[in-house]
Amino acid sequence: MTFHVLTIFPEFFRGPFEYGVVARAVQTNKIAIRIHDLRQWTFDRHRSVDDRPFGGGEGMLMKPEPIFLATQAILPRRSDKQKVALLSAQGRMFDQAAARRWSALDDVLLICGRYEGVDERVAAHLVDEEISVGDFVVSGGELPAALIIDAVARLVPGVLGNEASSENESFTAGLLDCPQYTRPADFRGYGVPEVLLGGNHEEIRKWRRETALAKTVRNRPDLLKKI
Ligand code: 9D3
Repeated sequence: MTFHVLTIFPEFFRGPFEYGVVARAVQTNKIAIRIHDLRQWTFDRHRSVDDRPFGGGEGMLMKPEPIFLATQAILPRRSDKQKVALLSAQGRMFDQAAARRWSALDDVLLICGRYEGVDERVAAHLVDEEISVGDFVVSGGELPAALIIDAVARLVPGVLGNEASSENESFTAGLLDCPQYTRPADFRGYGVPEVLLGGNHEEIRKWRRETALAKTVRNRPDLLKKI
């Protein structure tokens, strides 16, 4: 599958996809990532992508025309295996279920907002979805786009081995991961739960389920209501 990113900061994406699972997915042609500079679709003297808000107010907005032109150039005649998403603090929250649905698509175009926001006609008349990555404020859509590409890419068929892909199901199953330990068994006087050092796999399975549940109750009680 191909991820497209539309941004005024193409250089931002030099780093995030050069490591680990995502880098390997690119190298083995399981995915492609194309970064598009929004200013390619500006034709005025100052190549402007922003303008002042109607009705007044602080700051600038992304203007619609370059975004419409770019989207129509990058994904002409959009099919139902292609999706265009606007990243915005006003969007619907992205989650693992959305990542799984998107991993079956041919193309995803992520439009990164900057400044105080994006002219509403982009959300209303251009994109398929308006997406947020969480209830906190960041300065633009670039970091959220990198997060989403990472989350979706690892679910694209062939990107992860079977061992890791079944591990993914733990979030789908609705509980947080259980605590995990590696050597040494005594680190600065802090031990490892005795059950993990013995070989009783039935006991270990039970311990893992119980501690995953306890951690979920403590850190994410909201997840329990969903299951
Ligand atoms: C919500 C605050 N806005 C009104 C004062 C200002 C504002 C904050 C952040 C305007 C634009 C932005 C840029 N954020 C994103 O583009 C964004 C985002 C986010 O801030 N939080 C969670 N997910 C996302 S996806 C894109």
